[in-house]
Amino acid sequence: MSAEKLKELKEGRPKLFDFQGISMINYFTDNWENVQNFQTRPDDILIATYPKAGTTWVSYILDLLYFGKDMPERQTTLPIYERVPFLEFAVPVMPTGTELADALPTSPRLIKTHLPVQLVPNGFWEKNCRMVYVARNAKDNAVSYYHFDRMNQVQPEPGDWSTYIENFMQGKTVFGPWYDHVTGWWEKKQTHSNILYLFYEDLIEDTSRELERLCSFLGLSTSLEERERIRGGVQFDAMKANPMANYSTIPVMDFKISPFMRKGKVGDWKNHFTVAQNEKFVEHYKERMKNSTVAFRTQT
Ligand code: PPS
Repeated sequence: MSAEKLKELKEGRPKLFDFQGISMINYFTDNWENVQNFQTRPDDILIATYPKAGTTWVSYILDLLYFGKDMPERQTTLPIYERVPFLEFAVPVMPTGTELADALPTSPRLIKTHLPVQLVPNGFWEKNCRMVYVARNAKDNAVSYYHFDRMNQVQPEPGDWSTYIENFMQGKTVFGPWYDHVTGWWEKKQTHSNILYLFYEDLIEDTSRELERLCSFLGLSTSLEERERIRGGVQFDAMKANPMANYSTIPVMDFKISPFMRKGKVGDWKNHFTVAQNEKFVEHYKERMKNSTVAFRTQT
């Protein structure tokens, strides 16, 4: 990317606008026609999340499960965002998500999206593609997203934490309300056996168990030894130190403000929420989530 273009991007933070009922920015809607008409294949695997729920973690796990043994050069040469293209991504001067996905030489193709379930392109449903959804408890998700918006020049300016948490509760964050995202995918999963719904907190608690669940869902007979090798490679410290997994090669993120691999913990919200913010959040949460059976572990 040219220095001039980078400067332009850094100076002009994008603004939120309503897109089909969801708060969005132009970087995820500018390529919409190609996103909606994306030519899927039956073996495509879609990794779907609300931003900051563990997308990179699960993307890396799936990439290692499928290609870790047979394509070792991939591990040292290709950053995760090229191995697992971000479908709706359309930031000037970089290739769009659909271009990267169309050019993927692998089979299956692993594709990332943050779209709420109702905006997922038809092709993925028509071809009955498998989808792995990852959800993270709202409080930690909000904290992680706040720090991401601070450091990522192609995200809207988050303001201070107290402003941000209000906006999060109102769904005024990119990809809309966390509440509708996690419950929308949860409802869809009830009638679609090709959706696996994972929780970030479960991955933290027992990565080996979740790896087994993934293998069983994907029909992979990966040996215990290989799974253990993968588990080691995808631990937080290993991914944080790995330039192919830690986003250090992306120019629009300022790691001096906050690194992409920030803390990787459950319960960091306690270092951010005041008592009053927590009380208000919990009340609002109960109301917003009262019609859903999805249950999160937040460390209260
Ligand atoms: S994005 O931008 O939406 O793709 O971000 P995403 O990858 O979904 O989320 C980033 C957060 O996930 C944490 N992370 C991990 N936690 C534990 N173990 C591993 N291996 C791991 N990899 C990524 C990452 O640190 C971000 O969370 P926070 O809380 O900000 O640290």
